[in-house]
Amino acid sequence: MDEKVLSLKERIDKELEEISSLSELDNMRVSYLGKKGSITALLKGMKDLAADQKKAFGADVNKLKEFASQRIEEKTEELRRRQVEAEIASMPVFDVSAPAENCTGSYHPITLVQRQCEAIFRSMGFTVEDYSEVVTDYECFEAVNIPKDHPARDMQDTYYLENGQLLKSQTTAAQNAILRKYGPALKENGVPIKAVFPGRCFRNEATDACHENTFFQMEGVMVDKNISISNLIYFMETMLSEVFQKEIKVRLRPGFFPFVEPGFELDISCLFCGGEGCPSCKHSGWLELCPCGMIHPNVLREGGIDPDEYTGFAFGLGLTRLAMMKYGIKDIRDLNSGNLRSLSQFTDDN
Ligand code: FA5
Repeated sequence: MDEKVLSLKERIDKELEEISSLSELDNMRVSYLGKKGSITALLKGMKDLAADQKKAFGADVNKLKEFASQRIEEKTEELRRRQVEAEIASMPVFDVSAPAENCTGSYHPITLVQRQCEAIFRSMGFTVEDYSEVVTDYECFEAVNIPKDHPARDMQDTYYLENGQLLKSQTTAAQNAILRKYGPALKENGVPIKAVFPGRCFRNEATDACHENTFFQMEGVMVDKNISISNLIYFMETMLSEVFQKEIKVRLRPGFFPFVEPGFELDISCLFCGGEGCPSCKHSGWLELCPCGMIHPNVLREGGIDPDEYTGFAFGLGLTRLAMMKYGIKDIRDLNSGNLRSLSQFTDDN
C-alpha cells in the first residue's frame, strides 16, 4: 500500500480512538471525506501521477475511502448507543411493581356503570359480547333494515374510513352478528338468544352538555318463541332498579327505529323527585333513557331467524347518559375530559 495512504489510515484509526462526541466525529468526517478533505485531496492529486502509477494508487485510495467511511459509520453507531445508555443511566429509577403511595387509581364512571350493567344482565342469563369499533356499512345499517339512502341515516352521521368501513354509530351494528352466532343453538336446541353488547359509538355531531361525538351504549337482545313487550319491560325494570338501588318504574312511548316494530322510547320515573315533577324531568315525572322495541322481522330474517317462529326484543341503552344520571354529572363533556380530579371521585360503592 502507498505510504501516504498507509499513514492516513493509521492517523484515522488513532483519531477515532480519541473521539468521544458526535460533533467531533462529524468534523473528522469532513476533514477526511469532505470536499476539501485529505482523502478527497489524494483522489484529486491522481491526475499528476504517471499512467502506470495511477491504477495501483487509485485502488489504494479507494480502499482507504471505504475504510474511513465504514469506520466512521461504526463509530457513529457506537457513540449513539453510548448516548442512549448514558441517558437511561441518568433517569430516575422507577419501580413499577412498588405499591403506590397516597395514590390509588379508579375506574372511569362509564366503566363502573358498564360493569354493573354487565353483572346484572349476566345474573339474568345474558352473555356479554365484544365487538369491533370499526364496522361495515352492512353491519351498522343495511343488516338492521336501514338501506342505503334511508332518511334514518341522517340521524347517525359518523366517521368513514377510506376503505368504506365506518366507526359504528350504534351498538345495533352487532345485532346481525349476535343473531348469526346464537341462532343455531336457538333453532337446534331451543336455547334463547340473550345477549348484551356494550360498546363505544361515534357520531359526527355538534357537542353540548348532553351530546358527545364519542359515547357508550349497551345493546341488548333477547329472541325466543313468544317473547313479548312484557319481557322487555320486566328486564329493563329489574336492571334499572339494581343500578339505581331503588325501585324504578318505566313507561313506554312510541318511537321510530327502522330495526324494531313496534318501537318505543323507554322513560324511567324521575330519580330526583320520584315522579312528582321537578326541573330535572321538566315537571313530567319521567326521564327519557332507552330506545327499544320488538325486533323487526326483516332484521330477524337477515340474521337467519324465521320471524314467523321466533320474536325478540332489543334495546339500545345510553350508557354514558346512565352514568350521568347515576352520578349526577351535569355535562357529558366532563366524561371525556381526562380531568382526573373530577373523574377519580367515583367508586364502586357510589
Ligand atoms: C339508537 O342508537 C338505537 N340503535 C337504539 C335502539 C336499539 C333502539 C335497539 C331500538 C332497539 P338513539 O340514536 O336514540 O338510538 O341512541 C340511543 C341512546 O344513545 C340515546 O338514548 C342516548 O342515551 C345515547 N346517545 C345517542 N346519541 C348520543 C350522543 N351524541 N351523546 C351521548 N349519548 C348519545
